[in-house]
Amino acid sequence: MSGTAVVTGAAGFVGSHLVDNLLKEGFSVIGLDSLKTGQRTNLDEALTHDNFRFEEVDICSKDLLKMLKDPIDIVFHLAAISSVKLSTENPIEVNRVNVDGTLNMLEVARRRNAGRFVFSSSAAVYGNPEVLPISEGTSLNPLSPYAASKIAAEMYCRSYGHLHGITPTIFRYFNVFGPRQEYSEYSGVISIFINQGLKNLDITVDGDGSQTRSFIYVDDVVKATILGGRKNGSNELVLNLSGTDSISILELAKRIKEYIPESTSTIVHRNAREGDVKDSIGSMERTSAVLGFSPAVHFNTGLESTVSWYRSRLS
Ligand code: UD2
Repeated sequence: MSGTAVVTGAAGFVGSHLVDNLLKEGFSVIGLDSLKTGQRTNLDEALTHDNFRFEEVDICSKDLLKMLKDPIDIVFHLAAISSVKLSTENPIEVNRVNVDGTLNMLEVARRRNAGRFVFSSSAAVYGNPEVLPISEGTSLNPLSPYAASKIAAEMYCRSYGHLHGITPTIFRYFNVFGPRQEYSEYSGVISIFINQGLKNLDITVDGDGSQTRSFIYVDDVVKATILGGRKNGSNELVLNLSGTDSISILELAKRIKEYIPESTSTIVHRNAREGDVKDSIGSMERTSAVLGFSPAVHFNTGLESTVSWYRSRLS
């Protein structure tokens, strides 16, 4: 199946890679992005493609239906404020974008007869469960407004599945990394540490750095997300997308320093982050059974490519 796909957050980190891959697979793609954090340059390649259309718009906009007049086959909804830290500072804005925005996109999907809705949720919904690796049946426990917003959005997706037959595929992304991840105090730790290393700034570890994460490379995330969109059937799916090994944040800081041997950065510790999850690794059992997918990119290989990408942009 190909057809028309709408991608929200199209100029963002994961969204722009998804757009490139959907175009390669023969989809016509309409990309939506407010460009508040997304970068138009992430779409340089896509914008040369005849089957790509870009709209600069907020996903909460009431004009979406006017912009999207034709039937849609599938919506990939990635646009969100993805920062736990920002959600503790500005929960109302995070709710607007992550919850109201999702509901608005579900309405677009319903009015344009989209058969499928793929939602990029987050492992943050699990909080700090006792059993690792975390399976999808684990109870939900929001430790931050960000996590709460993703749970609310998941519930709206499921309700539209029941009411309107828009079968949702909900991916709970664990920690995604790779080229095009923005560098700011609100972005992912790998982009922050690499940029600090390349700029000879202190590498800022929150707390003692013993918290662990399982990182998954963006190419793997995109591959699985498309497989989830292509999956036929009327059952809603909730699937983890996690790396298969975990690493502590302190160990990560040291490893990144090794990949940037010329760096004079030192590792410093700050206060632990409010609302932070302690350990996070997902079980990929269900994802692999349902989609026949396992992550293919080794963590060190992904890290090396990511360091090279930031290096080339800074030089
Ligand atoms: C990430 C995602 C979030 C969600 C979640 C799922 C980002 C920005 N956030 O949240 O959207 O999907 O994963 O598991 O990708 N840290 C430092 N120093 C820094 C920055 C971070 O020590 O300068 C620590 C931070 O305190 C945390 C860990 O690194 O313990 C990971 O932080 P993150 O912001 O990259 O990701 P996380 O897990 O909060």
